[in-house]
Formats: sequence, structure tokens, C-alpha cells
Amino acid sequence: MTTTSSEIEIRIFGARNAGKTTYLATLAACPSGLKEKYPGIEVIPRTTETQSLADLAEDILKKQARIAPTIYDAEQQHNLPYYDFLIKIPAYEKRKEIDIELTTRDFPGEFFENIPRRDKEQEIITWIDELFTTTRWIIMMTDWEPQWDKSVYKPAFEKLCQELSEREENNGELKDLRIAVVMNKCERGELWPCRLDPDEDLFEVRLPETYQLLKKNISDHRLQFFACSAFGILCDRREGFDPRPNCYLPDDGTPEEVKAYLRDPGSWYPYGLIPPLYWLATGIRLEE
Ligand SMILES: Nc1nc2c(ncn2[C@@H]2O[C@H](COP(=O)(O)OP(=O)(O)OP(=O)(O)O)[C@@H](O)[C@H]2O)c(=O)[nH]1
Ligand SMILES: [Mg+2]
Repeated sequence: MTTTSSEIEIRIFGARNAGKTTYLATLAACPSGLKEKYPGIEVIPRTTETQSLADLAEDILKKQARIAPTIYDAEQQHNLPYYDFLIKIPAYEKRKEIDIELTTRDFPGEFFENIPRRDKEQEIITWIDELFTTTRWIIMMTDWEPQWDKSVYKPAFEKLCQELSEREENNGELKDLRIAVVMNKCERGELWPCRLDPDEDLFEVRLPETYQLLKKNISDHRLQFFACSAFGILCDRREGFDPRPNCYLPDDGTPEEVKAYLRDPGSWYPYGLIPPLYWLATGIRLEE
């Protein structure tokens, strides 16, 4: 059977503490729960920088600590690391075999928060230029701060939509822009049942202003909503199913949106890691 190959270069950005670096480290480590869900999957880190992401998962996540926040340095966007993966997904039922060659850069959350700020306009524009060097984005959010829907997320997306419509006039490739908007940390009890219809049950309900803005400005073939959890639940198998979040929270007073640890590295079933990448690569939605 022939294998389809797809090369994609993506930018991953979004709110601070949304779990962007943890998402990439989890992908690089490819825990056994992910392998169970996609039998025969291989995730091959192709550079030392990418291998160091897999090491973060081994050295930090599996030892129940947290990965350091990604530092924002206004002058240093050109220094953000490149990660380079080969993701081999075998054929399964109706799904065809595919090799996804993925190159990505992981942005600091502070960048996203700065997008709508007038006083940051000059420094942020080179970062936005960098986003527009690709036509595949993952934008990662959480719903921890409901007031951010109106005060941060919506204004950030307004600015991005405005930049998009201005740049489209001179850059035909942007017609092919695909944006996967991902709600992360959905292992939490109140979110878990909503993961199956993230569009209406997560985004429309929890981030309504942002959702309405995006739906109004960007058509469905360029924009899709996803649910994800790098940590997942304790057992995602039918046999032995255990829906408790695979996550424990510190009791040192740190807010849980900032610090949460993997509870049982031995039962690590990440949820929804592959579908946004698969859609970005193929335009087809996978359901988990
Ligand atoms: N509950 C839960 N917490 C998570 C998950 N993924 C990451 N976290 C936690 O969220 C916090 C932030 O994770 P990071 O990966 O550093 O987030 P980030 O988006 O890269 O943050 P910045 O680099 O500051 O923009 C850490 O305490 C993680 O352990 C998840 O799936 N569920
Ligand atoms: Mg980070």
C-alpha cells in the first residue's frame, strides 16, 4: 500500500500556560497511551533540539515536575527553536497510511497577550511577520480566565484577522491558511464530555466572544476547533476505563492553571494530540 507524505511547517502559539511546550514534549515522547490509540505510530525527533523536547518529557513530566515557561524576549523572535519531527501514522480502518514531516516553532504565551497591545505594536510586528511565513497554525487556549475571552483573546484575534485580510491581497498562499484552534487541558471533569463537539460545547460556551469573531471572519475550511489534553485521563481504554484526570495539583497555593503535574506517568493517555496536526496536513478531521 502506498504511503502519503505530507510536509507541514506550523507555528504554535496562544495563551500563556496553555500547555504549548508540554504538548510538543508529549508528542516527542510518544507515550504508550498514544501508541495504543494509534497502533504502530512512530514519532521520530529529527534534530537534537527536538530530541531535547523528548528529554523534557522524560526528565520533567515523567518525574512529575513542570516544564519552564517559554521566555519572551522582544528582540529574539528569530532565535525561537525549530523542532523537526517525522510522524508515521499507519493505515487503520478507513484511515490511510501517512508520514507527516512536521517542522514547528513554539512561541511564548506572552507574545499572544501582546498582540492587541498598542504600546507593543512595533515590537510585535516582527513576530506577526514570522507567523505569516507559514500557512499552518495551532492556536492553543484554555478557559481558566473567562474574562480573557473579551479582554485578551478576542482583541488578539481581531488584530490577526485584520493582518490576514491586509496580507492576503499580496500573498496568494494565504488563501490556503489553516488554523487549528485548540482547547487544551480538557481532561478536567467539566470539559471532558464536551471534547466530542469542541466547536459548540467548548468554544461557543466558554469563549463566546472569541468564537463569534472567528466564525464571522474565517470560513470552516480554514478554521477548525479541537479539544486536547496532554495529560489525559487515567485510563482511556474501554477495559479498565477510568475518567479521573491524570493530573495532580500542587497544594502550595499556586493557581492550578499555572501548575499542574502529570499524576501517573505509567497511565499516560494524551487526548487529541494528533487530530489538529492531521487536519493541518490533510484537511481531514480525525475523531478520537
Ligand atoms: N491539567 C493540565 N495541565 C497541563 C496540561 N498540559 C500542560 N499543563 C500544565 O500547564 C502549565 C503550563 O504548561 P506549558 O507547557 O509550560 O505552557 P505554555 O503554553 O508552553 O506556556 P508559555 O511557554 O508560558 O506560553 C504547566 O504546569 C503544565 O504542567 C494538560 O494537558 N492538563
Ligand atoms: Mg512554553
